[in-house]
Amino acid sequence: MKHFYLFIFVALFSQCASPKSAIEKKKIQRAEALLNIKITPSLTPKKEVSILMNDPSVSQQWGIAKTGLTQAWKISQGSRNIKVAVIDTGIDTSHEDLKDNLWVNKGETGRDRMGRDKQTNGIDDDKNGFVDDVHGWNFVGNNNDLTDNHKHGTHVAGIIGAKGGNSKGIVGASPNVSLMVLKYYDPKVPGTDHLSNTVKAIHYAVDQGAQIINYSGGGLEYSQAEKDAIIKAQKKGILFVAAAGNERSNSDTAKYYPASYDLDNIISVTAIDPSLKILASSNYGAETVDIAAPGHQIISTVPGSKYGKMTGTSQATPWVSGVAALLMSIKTDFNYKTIAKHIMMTGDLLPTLGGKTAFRRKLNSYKALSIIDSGVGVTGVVTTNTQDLKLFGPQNTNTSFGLSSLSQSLKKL
Ligand SMILES: [Ca+2]
Ligand SMILES: [Ca+2]
Ligand SMILES: [Ca+2]
Repeated sequence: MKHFYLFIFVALFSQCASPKSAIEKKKIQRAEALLNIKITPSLTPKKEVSILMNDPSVSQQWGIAKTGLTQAWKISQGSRNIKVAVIDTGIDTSHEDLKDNLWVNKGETGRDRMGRDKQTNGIDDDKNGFVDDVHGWNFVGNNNDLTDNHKHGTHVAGIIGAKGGNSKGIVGASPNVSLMVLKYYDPKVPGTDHLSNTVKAIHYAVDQGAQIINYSGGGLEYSQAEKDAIIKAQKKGILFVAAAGNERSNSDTAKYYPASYDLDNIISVTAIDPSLKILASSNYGAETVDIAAPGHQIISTVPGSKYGKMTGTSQATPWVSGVAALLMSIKTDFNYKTIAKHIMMTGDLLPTLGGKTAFRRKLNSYKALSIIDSGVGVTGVVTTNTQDLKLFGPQNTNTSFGLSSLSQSLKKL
């Protein structure tokens, strides 16, 4: 009998995220009495997965099926409470499929004492050192203009968190999320220090409470300041998801930063094609590259409310960030180590990844969301495929991440 009511009310609450009317409140109270539990309506209601999949270009998103996202979305479709910092080339903040998933700095919204809009009053209302930083900051121009003159940042952002089920464009790995826009590079502004901008952006993300940082970039130059910033993130429990790079090289010997810093809050991501082979252009490493994700001809958002395809580890990285966001949305007592372990160890074992990644696995979002150590899911569901858990642990027990590099190469996308 209880199951019957549960079914009824689960259906009810999936449509009522923020119950407003007295009738709705009464229904919740009745349900709670019948079930003898306290019901907390989700802040972000789950849509039927079939509705998510109605976004017109979703059929071109081959990465959804290959990473188990349609199954994962039955468990979670993400939450606006999860903040993912996208350190990149900016984002088209008016893009039809991104504008509803942007992070909003509440300290820079509403009216000031003079009645002016805090977003545009030219005052640092929250006194964090940045004027009118509503959605993030531009570290190239040191202003709040987040315009993406490259397309890269807008593309990466859509893979993480394009709005799902809005009948527009595509669906991000986390259909609901808050994207914090941190711009470190602009092709129209030559001569800026990418590395220094990156370091400032990481500090901003940490100080503003991002839970995940996506970095679809990097270079061959080791930077103590950059590493120290990521250590600061680590101390705050922040996951740092970084591209393995597109140098065609073995990162075990030719380090690529920030992916190759020896920090346990970094997940280094390489790219695979639809046949699940690592791209020829992608960096790899049996010790230093953690997991593989879709990175070939990935369709996503580009400026002007348009969509386009891009290829590389830059495109693989945001799938992992999006799945981390899904995981954090249901596992609120998260710890970055647990999140990283789930993502890295629950992926599908692939022979083709032998010698290429530390755990020989490709991202599987459904298993990441449903498996915990005992084989019992976070949601209480026992998943069917838990044998892989016996293989927990790295392929090579000596998985120290490399320390030194001498190259002076500029950071590049
Ligand atoms: Ca501010
Ligand atoms: Ca302001
Ligand atoms: Ca959409």
